[in-house]
Amino acid sequence: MSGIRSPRRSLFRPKGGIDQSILREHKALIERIDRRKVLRGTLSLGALSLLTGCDVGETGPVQNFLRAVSGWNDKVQEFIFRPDHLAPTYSEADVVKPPRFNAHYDVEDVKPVDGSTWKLELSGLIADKRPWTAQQLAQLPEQSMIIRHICVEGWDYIGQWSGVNLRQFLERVGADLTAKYVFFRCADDYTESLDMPSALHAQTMLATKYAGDPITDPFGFPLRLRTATKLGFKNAKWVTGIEVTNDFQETFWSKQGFNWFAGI
Ligand SMILES: Nc1nc2c(c(=O)[nH]1)N[C@H]1C(S)=C(S)[C@@H](COP(=O)(O)O)O[C@H]1N2
Ligand SMILES: [Mo]
Repeated sequence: MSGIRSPRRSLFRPKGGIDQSILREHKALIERIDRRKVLRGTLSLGALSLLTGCDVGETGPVQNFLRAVSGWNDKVQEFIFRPDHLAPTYSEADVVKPPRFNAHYDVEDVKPVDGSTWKLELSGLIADKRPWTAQQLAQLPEQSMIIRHICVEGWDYIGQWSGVNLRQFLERVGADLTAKYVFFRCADDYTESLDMPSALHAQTMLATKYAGDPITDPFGFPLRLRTATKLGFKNAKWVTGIEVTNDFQETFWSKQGFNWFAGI
């Protein structure tokens, strides 16, 4: 896909930084949906039927139509994704401290992960599947980036993330880099996955630090995904497992009808 230049790209990422229209678009959408329901992850087909004014069944034509639109959207986004194009970065003075919390539940309900017993499990198309401890990961070369986090709920913040470049990590463990997906399991009930080109992007990392200090409990201690090319919800926190696979598996939000590719 490298080298492809689409004039439509400017609609998604105009010159001169953050695309305010993306923020506005998502904000408008979310404002039409009951905010609490989205936050709790309980936006259901019932809610969709209210929005669309249609009687939506689990396998009904509207549901199929919405899935088809989202699937088509994925294909378009994959097509226009530029693997070598870097997302905007910012200066240290812009970094918000502490970061802004979000999950599909309240911050009081975060169950802290014990870093001393935590392990990163590897599965699927990976040659060396030995699990990694936090201490082992800390020995790997560190990358740092100051990027903007954009949540579909209509807010954003600039943060500084440091950790292990995901491409370098995948190369080190002998992952099949021609596979289609990198799937993430988390200490909570969350799952997310990336298309391989996004996983291999220079600004995609397994982050262990925020603003130079270890990530604190609410933000994904001891390890989370941070990518500059995706919306907030793709950035899985409290990662416990990475699987490299050619089989598409639905994720926490894709199961609820959110667009899976979710590029910014
Ligand atoms: N494991 C896990 N990861 C998650 C979530 C979650 O509920 N569980 N929420 C996602 C959403 S919607 C957002 S916007 C970001 C928030 O990250 P932050 O708290 O560092 O801002 O985490 C994402 N990763
Ligand atoms: Mo989000």
